[in-house]
Amino acid sequence: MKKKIALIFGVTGQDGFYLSELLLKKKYKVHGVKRRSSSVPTRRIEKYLNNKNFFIHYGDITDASSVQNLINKINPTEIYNLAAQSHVGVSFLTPLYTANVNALGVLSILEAIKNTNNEIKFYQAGTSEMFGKTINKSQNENTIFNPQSPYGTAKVFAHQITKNYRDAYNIFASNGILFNHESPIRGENFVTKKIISSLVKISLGLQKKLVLGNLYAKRDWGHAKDYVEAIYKILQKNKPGDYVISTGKEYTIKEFVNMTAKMLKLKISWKGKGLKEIAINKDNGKTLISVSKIYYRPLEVDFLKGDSTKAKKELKWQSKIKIKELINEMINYELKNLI
Ligand code: NAP
Ligand code: G4F
Repeated sequence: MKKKIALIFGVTGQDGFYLSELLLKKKYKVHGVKRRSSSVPTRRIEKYLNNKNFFIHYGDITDASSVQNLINKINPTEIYNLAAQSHVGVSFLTPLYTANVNALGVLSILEAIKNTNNEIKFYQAGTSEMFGKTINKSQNENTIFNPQSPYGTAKVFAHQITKNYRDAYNIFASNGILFNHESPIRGENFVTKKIISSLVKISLGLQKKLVLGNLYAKRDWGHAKDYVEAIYKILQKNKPGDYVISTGKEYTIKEFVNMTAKMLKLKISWKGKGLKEIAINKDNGKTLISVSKIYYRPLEVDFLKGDSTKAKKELKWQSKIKIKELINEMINYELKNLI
């Protein structure tokens, strides 16, 4: 039987959890890499720490020696690189660090594959942020990249270098171009998690106000559980390639707030414009949501909507979980942890 040994960089993150879950179900031996941290970094994957097919190693993709040593030791059949400084806003504050992890870190992995065993299949976690300021209403694999942040720019390098290593050294190296995907275990400072966790607390009287940035950017939001299936399928093809993974639907941040508020039976109404825009509680007139400059970015990506026709055709993949189901699941998770 074919050996199934996966090495996941970024296993402690949102997608790392869902991908581990999927691969363990498919009888893989899953090796994950965690970074040294002063607090426990394995919170999300705790339930797998005692699984006999799940192994955790220390490492860091900015430390080429650790990457090389891990690949030598584990000899994986597949490597999934999910590791990144993944916050776009933070990338403006830590641009060199972000480039080091998100661009050069990827090159370290590719070099190690080239020097060790070019039969290892490699997945690179690319992003719709690479499209950036685009003129195309929806974006597919042929849309030109025009990133608007250190994060997006570093990811373009990672995308291109993955293609270069595929073409130059005949490595099975594929890029996913994933649009935003969320879940109950999404990082706290991404907008969906922030909105849901705050509005749930507000609905229970545990928080007074939510402060947001740009309410009018549009995003194409799917569920991480669906998206890791696409990631897996990308590496099961006979040939490497690049795939856009998205739902094909876009909403503004304000629409996301409105959907969440409605599900929580919070009656809100919007007033004012720009930095003075607020949402008030219709029942008592109190301000529940306001806008602050501190959450605006030096450059914004105004809209993103993916066209996953290629994934549908070649991977037989399409997004299943609809936005309202996603919000509902995230709300229930917050409630369970608070009540
Ligand atoms: P996430 O929750 O922020 O997880 C990022 C992971 O990378 C964490 O495990 C983190 O470790 C690890 N990491 C960061 N720097 C590292 C380093 N130098 N060496 C090794 N590991 C490192 O992100 P996610 O939402 O799961 O996303 C996974 C990947 O997909 C990322 O590359 C992201 O850029 C990309 N992506 C995400 C989305 C999305 O909407 N979620 C869309 C497109 C692309 P710690 O736990 O120690 O911080
Ligand atoms: O939730 P966000 O921080 O996600 P963003 O910037 O779209 O990036 C996410 O998706 C990318 C895929 O397109 C990934 F590659 C990346 O790793 C990450 O997972 O912000 C979404 C939008 C932005 O337009 C932002 O300006 O929400 C706007 N926003 C408004 N108020 C806010 C806030 N974003 C955050 N994080 N916090 C706010 O208070």
